Amino acid sequence: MATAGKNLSFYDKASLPDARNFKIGLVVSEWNSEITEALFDGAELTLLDCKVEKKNIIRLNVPGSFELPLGCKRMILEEKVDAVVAIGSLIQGETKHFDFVCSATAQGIMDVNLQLDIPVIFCVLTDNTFQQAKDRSGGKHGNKGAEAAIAAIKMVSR
Ligand code: DLZ
Repeated sequence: MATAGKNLSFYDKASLPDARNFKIGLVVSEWNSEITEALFDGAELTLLDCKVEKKNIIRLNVPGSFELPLGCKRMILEEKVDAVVAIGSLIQGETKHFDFVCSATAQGIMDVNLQLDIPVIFCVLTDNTFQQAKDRSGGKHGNKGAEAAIAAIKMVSR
């Protein structure tokens, strides 16, 4: 699973489906906003680069990663998007809170995928340090937001 030493943010546009008519939701957690804004930028730029129209990129903020599943569900039901990217950044603290929020967020996002049969892409960084999160949100390990946008485009047309 580890991606250290790899930059996975490059993609071959020619191999992707035509996304010009796709409508994509970006649900963004406000916790660790320096990281989540960088992930959002990576996702939005990649969608635009793949010809998704700006008016068809819908953003919704939620307070923290724990709220992402409900935010994604509302995005799907209210905006009728083709796919959603759930964007969050969880950074290990000194209590067990991190573990509970990580597993609830991941399970909640999977539940929304399966209940509503719309792709919800997991773009939630779970890091030990702020620096690790920076490295994955536009730093030396690329931008996971960009990768998530590609995953969304791929899943819409499957
Ligand atoms: C409470 C909390 C903590 C300690 N850490 C984070 C974090 O690193 N990343 C994140 O996205 N959210 C964090 N939260 C907030 C929870 O996700 C949630 O918003 C609150 O527990 C309210 O339900």
